[in-house]
Parts: sequence; C-alpha cells; structure tokens
Amino acid sequence: MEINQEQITAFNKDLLVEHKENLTQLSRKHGNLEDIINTISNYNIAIPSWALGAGGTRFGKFGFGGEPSNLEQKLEDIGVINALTKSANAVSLHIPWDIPKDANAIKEKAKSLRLHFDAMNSNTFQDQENQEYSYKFGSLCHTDKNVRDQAVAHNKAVIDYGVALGSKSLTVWLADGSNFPGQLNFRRAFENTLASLKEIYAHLPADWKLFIEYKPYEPNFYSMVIQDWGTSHMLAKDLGKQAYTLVDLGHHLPNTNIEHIVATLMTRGMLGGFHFNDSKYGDDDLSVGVMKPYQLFLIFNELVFGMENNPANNPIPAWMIDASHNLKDPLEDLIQSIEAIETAYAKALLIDQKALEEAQLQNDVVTAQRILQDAFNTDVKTILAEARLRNNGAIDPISAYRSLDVRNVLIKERGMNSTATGL
Ligand SMILES: [Mn+2]
Repeated sequence: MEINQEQITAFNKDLLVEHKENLTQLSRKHGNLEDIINTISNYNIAIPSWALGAGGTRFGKFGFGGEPSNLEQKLEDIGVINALTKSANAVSLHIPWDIPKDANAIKEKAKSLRLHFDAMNSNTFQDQENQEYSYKFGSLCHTDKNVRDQAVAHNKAVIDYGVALGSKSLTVWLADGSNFPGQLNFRRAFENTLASLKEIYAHLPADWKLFIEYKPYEPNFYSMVIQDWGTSHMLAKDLGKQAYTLVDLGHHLPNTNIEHIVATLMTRGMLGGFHFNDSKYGDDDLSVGVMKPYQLFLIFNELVFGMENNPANNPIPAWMIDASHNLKDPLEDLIQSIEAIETAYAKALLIDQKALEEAQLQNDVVTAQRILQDAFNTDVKTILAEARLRNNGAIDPISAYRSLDVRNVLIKERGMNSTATGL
C-alpha cells in the first residue's frame, strides 16, 4: 500500500483552520518558533526492518493481519509511516533476517518510496540454519577461533550488503557473556572481542562508521562482555576514529542517569548512534516516551546542547527506534514513538540555553529547574503538526492512519496469516 499526497491533503483539510489558530496562539506566547519548526521538520529517525511485524516475548507471540512477509513489503510499511509523519525516511536492515536478494532492485524500491538505508545490523546472537559453528557460548568473544572467525566473516558480509545498498554504518550488538560465575574469563573474552572487532573494523570502507552497542544483562544474566558505555568506549578508542559508542535507552540498569552518559560521550565526540524505546523495569522495548517522558526530555537537552556546542566533533547520531510491538499495530506504535521523540526534541529546543547557563553560573538552582520545567510543560503538539504540514505530512498521523483504514487495506493485500521475519 502506498499513501498519496491527495489522501493526506484531503485528510488535513478539516484540521487546517484549528491548527493555524493554535499556531498563532503558541507563537504569540513563545515568540518566533521558526527555528524549532525547521529543526523538527528536518529531523528523521530510522525504522528497523524487524519492527514491522508482531514482536514476541519468551512466552508467546500473537500475530495480527497484514504483516509484511518480505523486504519489499517492509519498505512499503515504512513508506506509509514516512508519508504520514515525514520523519522516517530511512530503514535500518537486520541481517540475516532481511538479506536483500537483489540489492539494486531493493535500492530502487526504497528510492521510489523516498527512503534510504541507515545503519546495518549484524546478528551473532542466534544460530542460523546451515551454520557450521554455534554461538551458544558466544561469538566475537568465543574461546574457539573458528567461531570467532565465522562471526567476523558474518559482520564483513553485512558490511558488503550495506555497501551495495548505500548504507554508511554497521551496528554491532553482542549477546556474548556468561550466565554463571567462572564460566568465562572476563579479560580473555574482552581481548578476543577486541581482536575480532579489529578484523571487522579493517573491513569498513573509509566513509563508514562502526557503532558498538552495550547492554548490562540479558540474554546473559551474570556478565555481558560489552556491559556498559565505558567498555564500549574503550573498544571504540582502541579501534580508531571510525568507531563510536551507541546508546540504547533500554540497555541500562534501573535509574541510570542516561543523560549524563550522553553528555560525557559527547564531551569526547564518541556518541555515534542512538536507539529509542522506553521501559519500566529492564529492556522492555515499549513505545518511546510512554513511561519516562521527562527523562527523554533531559536526554534531548544534552543532545541539543551537545550538537550546538560541539568542539569534539560528534557526528549527528544515527537515530533509530528499537522497540517491540506485542500488542499494538506496529505502524501505529512507531508513529506514536516518532511523535514522542519529536515532542522531547521540540521541548528541549525551547529551553533558553543562555538563561540556563546564567542560572548555573550563579548557582541559582531554583531558576535552573524552572527553565527546564517551563520548557517541558509546554504543549508542542502544534509545532510538530506544523513541521509535518510543511513537508506535506499529516497534521494528525494516527487519525490519518485510521481514517485511511491502513491495517485493513494491508490485511486485504497480504492476508490474515502473513508473518514478518524477526524475533
Ligand atoms: Mn538497540
């Protein structure tokens, strides 16, 4: 299914007058909003190819109709999200779940939907059919060189797929670790991982980046080889200038001060990628902003400050939604996540940075808190709607999605029992 411009324009028609009134009111209160509207209208977040189907848990998976059953259909679904939000113009591919059989045809398909390929993702956390060696006891860290070689070769192959599609980066997340004390020699596992990563790094084209994602626990519950940002940072530093740390919001122990980590990494130009989701307890992969919107806003405060004050030359992070959709229609869930991300971003852009710095220098704690909370408490829905409108997107994407009856159209096209590859 493809959504055309006439459908969106027709949907917007009824909402236009009220929207313009809201915008006038908001501008009267907050002054010139042009810069913020422009920043939001230029902002895009990659959608991972595994996010378009029903997500599973350890206990079950409940499908819904019309899931995309091949890569072309996944691109079409991202095309729908992008047509409505104008904020999702990239796809992040997972190999081997979504191996492009004909790279040129897939590239053309993406181009026709005005999409491009963001970071590639390798997978050495599962065994694939016909695989010679098992990753049961790790991949890049494994005690057996044969297993490490196989995992390195897989990552190199993922880079090659990405080159063919025009991607410019590889994200490595490892499930490697141990479940029991004594199972793994921490230092040997670290050194093996570094040596394997060096081989992968050597295969990177000169204009590519390597993102190293960390996670404190799960699937291993005693130790993870790349457990935290410090370990990721050490590995990236040892690899070289093209390697960066990737922050996934769900990959932290409860109550970790993630905004502080973001600021620290940006001090050294080491923040390369960012995975959005939300959680109540662990790596819950819930819709972005559904549990801790204030934390997300504080993270964006650091991102905005870091991007505006950037002597360490951080790249613009590779943004991606990394959530799972067990209950909601994934397309609606992704649209909600995009809105939550842009809400936090727009609110962070409203912060009066000069006044905040002044308050900090005066140690005026009360004023500093007020500046943040005033920005957080501003309703920025209208800013987001205006940003979408200027790109010919929908004023209210979820309502547009429902009024166009997208899910039922997809069910008619693909049937009730189609399933997407992924976890
Ligand atoms: Mn992630």
